[in-house]
Amino acid sequence: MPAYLAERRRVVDEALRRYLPPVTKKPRALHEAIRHSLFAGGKRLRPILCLAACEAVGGDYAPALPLACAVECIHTYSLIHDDLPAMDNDDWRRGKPTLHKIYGEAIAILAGDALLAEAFEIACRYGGGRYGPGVVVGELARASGSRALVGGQVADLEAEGREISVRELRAIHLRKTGALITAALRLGAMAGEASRESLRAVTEFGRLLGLAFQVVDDILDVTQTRETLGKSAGKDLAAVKATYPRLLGLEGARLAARRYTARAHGALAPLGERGAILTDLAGHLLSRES
Ligand code: GRG
Repeated sequence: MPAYLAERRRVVDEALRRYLPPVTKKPRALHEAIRHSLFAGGKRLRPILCLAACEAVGGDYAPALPLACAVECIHTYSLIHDDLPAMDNDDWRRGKPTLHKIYGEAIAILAGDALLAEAFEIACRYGGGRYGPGVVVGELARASGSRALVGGQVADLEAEGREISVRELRAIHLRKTGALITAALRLGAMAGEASRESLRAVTEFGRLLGLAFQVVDDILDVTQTRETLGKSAGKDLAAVKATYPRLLGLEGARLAARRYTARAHGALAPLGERGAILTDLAGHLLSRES
């Protein structure tokens, strides 16, 4: 798995370098800021899932590469904006000071805005096939919009300081974290010309993997240090934020992560042996918490 992940990260990084405007383009500070965030050491989980889903339903991952990079641009924009003082007000991300700490708030906001637009320009490189460019770009837009990523972030802000149920927490995370992870997988599957049945399986896998990922992220916030995480640790506790460990206890959260992962594995049954790489990736994400 480590060798596989490193190789896929290399493929994604190389494509991102190619797709994005060079730092020599004006305004230079903006293009530097964009590259600073994008190449600050993210795990590239979403693009790797996108490429893996393409392979799991079809063959070669190449058609999915622009879509994988587009998802990573949207993810990076969301992290930049989430770290801003108006939102999570964070000082650390991907092992480095947050973008607004280095370039100032205005450039950080604008770098996020530009990355969102770049994502769609990059996604338009997708050539189309059984699922046309309109379907694929629409999918990306929905996953980033008010009913998914942005809506989930608003629901998360509104829940701060309030007692919420596990059900409500799950609904927030299905949008805030799950929608983009699911979209990454669905876009990969679409680029691989998935059958309706395979696409349904990949979608359900994404939903459950997104929840497992969030539970693990919440656990790591409690159990790890800033040095290992590359971002602030213990923030959720300090902010009196609803998290899985807070609502279920640490052991309850660990059990929930294992259960979501097991159900995610089960969702892949229609893919047969071709789903093995997705099964392994879900197992790998779960193993981060132990
Ligand atoms: C600002 C529109 C907008 C949305 C923000 C992404 C997000 C929504 C908030 C970030 C807060 C957070 C901790 C979310 C939980 C899951 C998550 C997205 C973790 C970060 O993703 P990783 O671990 O990060 O894949 P890297 O840096 O490896 O890419």
